[in-house]
Amino acid sequence: MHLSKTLTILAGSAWLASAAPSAGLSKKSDVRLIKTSPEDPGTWVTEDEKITLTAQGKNFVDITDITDPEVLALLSAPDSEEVTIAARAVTYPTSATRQSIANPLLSQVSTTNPQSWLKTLTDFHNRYYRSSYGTQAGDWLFSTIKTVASPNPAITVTKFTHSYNQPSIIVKIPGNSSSLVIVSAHYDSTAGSSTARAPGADDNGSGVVVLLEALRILSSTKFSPKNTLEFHFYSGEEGGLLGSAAVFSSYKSSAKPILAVLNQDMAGYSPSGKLAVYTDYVDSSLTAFVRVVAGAYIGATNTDKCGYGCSDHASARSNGFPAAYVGDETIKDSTPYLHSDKDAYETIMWPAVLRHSKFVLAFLVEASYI
Ligand SMILES: *[C@@H]1O[C@H](CO)[C@@H](O)[C@H](O)[C@H]1NC(C)=O
Ligand SMILES: CC(=O)N[C@H]1CO[C@H](CO)[C@@H](O)[C@@H]1O
Repeated sequence: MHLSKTLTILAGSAWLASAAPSAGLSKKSDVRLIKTSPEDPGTWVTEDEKITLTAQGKNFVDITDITDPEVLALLSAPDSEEVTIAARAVTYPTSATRQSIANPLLSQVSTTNPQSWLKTLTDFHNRYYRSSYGTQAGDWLFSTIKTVASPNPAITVTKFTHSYNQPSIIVKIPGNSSSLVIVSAHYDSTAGSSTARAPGADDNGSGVVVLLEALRILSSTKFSPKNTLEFHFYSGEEGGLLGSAAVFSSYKSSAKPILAVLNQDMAGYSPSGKLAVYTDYVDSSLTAFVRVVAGAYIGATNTDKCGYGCSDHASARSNGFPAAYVGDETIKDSTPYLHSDKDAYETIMWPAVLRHSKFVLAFLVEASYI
């Protein structure tokens, strides 16, 4: 609410006019407008500059294609501001009440399939969203999801296409109500250049296999929820949350009734053995409910902040939807191999994946009754 669209665009074009020609950029399509904080009006960068920023551990949101003034305003709102659109405000339960349904499902969680899926994901040279490897990884993920979902014909699996080749993938388990509960993870990876080896095991192949494992169990048991459940596998996260921004922009346009978005990004490295609940740029009521579910099914959690645009929940938030983010570990103790060729299959801590898979499944069951 602090920066109008006009202001952002003015600031952006002023920068373009003064800086882009001197950088030798002939076409506007060569550069993208990124934002690194609420105050940052935006900076035009090349794709290589983006990759460098990511390799340096700097988060950003690519706002080039964002034209909705409300979304731009929310991207400039400070973390302290509760941004969830009031009309959609949800009252979340203060205790977990569906253990009798969830526990038998949780007992089916295993690491057998996650190990095999993660091996394949990490064997792609990289899953960079603008490389052919990234497209191949998307094709493999789409067909794997279809197979996992096949025991329940009511489940739909669709590609959400973008201006770049790698699609996001959306899985829907229809409920009695069209109100939506969404769990998400991104499947692209990066490691310093578009051609670099980027196994992306923890970041964020682990989040992907956690969602797949939860889907496998809900599909094979033909779980029939009250609220509609969706699993989102985003592309282009490492390009500045591109996949999730496009998906939530579309959901905002069609005024989808979203009750909760729970993002999982990194689920396979945890020296502390505790889930990390992130508390910045999220919906505090939903985050309280996430803690309730984690406490009831998994145990104590750690708390941390991950900064502006750190993952795809930021796109849900900027489109006015309640979002939360749970990672495998606090920033201080998280994998030292992030965004490098060392983020390899061998470094994954499987107890963390198991814990995270159970947590996501418990969250889906509990939230399906909100
Ligand atoms: C969904 O609706 C059907 C038919 O009314 C009902 O039998 C079932 O219990 C409902 N499921 C949930 C989870 O509310
Ligand atoms: C982490 C990632 O997984 N890509 C993203 C994977 O998650 C971390 C933490 O959210 C982000 O910083 C990365 O940009």
